[in-house]
Amino acid sequence: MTGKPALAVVGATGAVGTVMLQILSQRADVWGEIRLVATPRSAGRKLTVRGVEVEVVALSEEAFDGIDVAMFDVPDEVSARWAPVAAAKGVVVVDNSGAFRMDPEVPLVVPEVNPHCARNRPRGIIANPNCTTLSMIVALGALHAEFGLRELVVSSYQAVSGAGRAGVDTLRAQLSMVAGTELGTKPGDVRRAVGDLTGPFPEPVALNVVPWAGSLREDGWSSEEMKVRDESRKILGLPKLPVAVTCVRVPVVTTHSLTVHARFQGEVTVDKAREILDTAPGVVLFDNPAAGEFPTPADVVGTDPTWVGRVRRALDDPTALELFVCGDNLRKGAALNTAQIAELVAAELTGRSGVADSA
Ligand code: 2RA
Repeated sequence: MTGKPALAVVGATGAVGTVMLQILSQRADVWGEIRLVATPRSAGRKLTVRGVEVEVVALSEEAFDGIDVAMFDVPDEVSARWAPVAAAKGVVVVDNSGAFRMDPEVPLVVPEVNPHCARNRPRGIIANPNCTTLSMIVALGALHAEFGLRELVVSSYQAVSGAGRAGVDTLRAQLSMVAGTELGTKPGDVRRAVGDLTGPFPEPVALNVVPWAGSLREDGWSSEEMKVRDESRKILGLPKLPVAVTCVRVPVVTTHSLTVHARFQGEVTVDKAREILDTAPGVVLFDNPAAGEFPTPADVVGTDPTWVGRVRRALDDPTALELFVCGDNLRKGAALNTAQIAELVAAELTGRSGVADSA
């Protein structure tokens, strides 16, 4: 290829699509045309990317004419139907839905961890992991490369924007109902105040935490918990890694947090772990509890890296580390990682070396 590759953003008007357009406007400009694609309902809308207004076109087979790379951020069923259509036209698809993540013929890529996998894509599709997996996996990948991961025990504290615009609208509406009241002091008082306004969540999320994300799977596990387990195994190339996950929704707008208990092959030291995390691309070590310094979603939101704090060696196991990790679920957790994968492909198509730069 001589010129710059052409990019399609499918799902340009959604919550992640909106962040994607900001990210494309901020990163090194490796793209020729950027075409914005959405449902026929949104066709004709004008959105700004790279400082220029671009008219949205309706999703159709013709929407992929002349396109080299397409980033999809649409529901699973839309990706399942349209990603193969684009791939059949020779477009490399980077898909952020759950439709292809566990397909053995589709690589699941995190550019800081397994960039080489992006080149092996028999179906012409590369999958982007779920935001909860992505919020921790860059830090874990760096530790795994040095120490050799043997087991993971994870609890998530997930922001409501993981459930889309409806999640954010629901939290904001609930907060306005409970603000300035004495609610949260008697059993069921928040639930009664919120009534039916629980949106995509099974329980009130304002003044509360909800130990549930996704849909019900076998034996009481949630789909979100299974995604974190299955995707971590695939990305790290550890198909039998023992992984235990509990996913929890918290009243945070954007940025997922996780506590991580990671057991390794041999003894670990906090000093070595800190050195690894301090130098790992895409990771910021922010860990000085004596000075009250650790990452929180309120500070991490809107930033690109994976932030790590509270690094400790397990008290009862010299082979294990305890960490607290935060990552913006709409940026690295979705749009940014998708953009980084697409940039790897662009570099491959134009014969440049790909740089997985998350900054
Ligand atoms: C959530 N991780 O937070 C999901 C979205 N992909 O609900």
